[in-house]
Amino acid sequence: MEPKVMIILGSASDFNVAEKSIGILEILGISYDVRVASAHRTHEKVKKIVEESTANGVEVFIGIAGLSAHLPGIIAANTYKPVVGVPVSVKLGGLDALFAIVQMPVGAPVATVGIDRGENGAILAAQIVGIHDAGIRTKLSKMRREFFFKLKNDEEQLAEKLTGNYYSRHSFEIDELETTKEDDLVESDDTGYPDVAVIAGSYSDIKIAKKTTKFLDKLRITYNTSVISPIRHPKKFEKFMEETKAVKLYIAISGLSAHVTGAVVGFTEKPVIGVPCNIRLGGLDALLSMVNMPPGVPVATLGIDSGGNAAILTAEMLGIGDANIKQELLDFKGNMNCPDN
Ligand code: C2R
Repeated sequence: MEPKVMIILGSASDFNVAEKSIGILEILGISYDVRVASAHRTHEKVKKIVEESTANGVEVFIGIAGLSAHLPGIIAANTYKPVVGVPVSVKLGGLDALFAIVQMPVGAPVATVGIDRGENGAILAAQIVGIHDAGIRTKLSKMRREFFFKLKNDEEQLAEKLTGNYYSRHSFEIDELETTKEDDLVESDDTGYPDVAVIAGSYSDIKIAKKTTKFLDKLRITYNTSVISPIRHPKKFEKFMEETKAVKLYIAISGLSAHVTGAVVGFTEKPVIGVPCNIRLGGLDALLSMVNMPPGVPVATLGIDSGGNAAILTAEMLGIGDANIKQELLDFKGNMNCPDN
């Protein structure tokens, strides 16, 4: 059986993070291979693995590395398939690896997850495979529901420990099963809906959103765009998520405490690409609040202001199951001459 997911570690010392990815792929029944190859120490080996795997039908790569983590970027340079990057904390709490992985120039995006978040790397890879594989989407839904039950049990155990005189417990009627509905699995082709929903948190993010839509146009990918803040307009946001649930993936663009991506992820099991914008702190606030998601709910985070790369990553994800988009992507990459991402 040819693997669907190729995991490459920069060193065997990254295995504790890779184990988390492997655990998820085993639960979901997605075939994978695991290789150790360093872009710095064994450059030719990385290239050979990536080129052959791309030709042999690997759908998603996961690059796991610490320190000056150039491995995921070098994987991305040698394939048109989506690359998920997992930074490993070896020094500086993993911030060195995070920045090395996420800040890719236009043309070779790496969908970055949080530091040491191997499980989120695999869940994101599964969401990508799930774009064209309904069976995987169903398994992801089941996994998400199990998270809700775990939280419920954790909360009940915590409640047993609370003994304060003024502790007053209210009982809420919440049906966890309602959180994921069967009709979330509607295909976009069934409804004539666009492939992608692009959401910006504010009009101040429009400049970056325009980079995304300009590239989506070039790649002939259908989309709709909206400016909605889940913090300022929660009801409108919920309506937006309800109305767009037939899309194949979301692109969320936002600055400051970038909650847009986290809010979108809370409502969908489809891939969510996040673009942090530079409004304050050079965009570092938005980047860190997007990328370091808890286990179970990844955001495919891109570099600060990298609107163009969001469109290219989208084409890589959709191109797995759509020959026309794959061809557009190859033509686009072949003719690329665009310093402005
Ligand atoms: P060793 O334990 O082998 O010295 O590796 C690895 O991913 C690991 O986290 C220490 C760290 O170096 C990282 N490494 C890279 C690359 N190759 C190895 N970041 C690369 O090509 O990017």
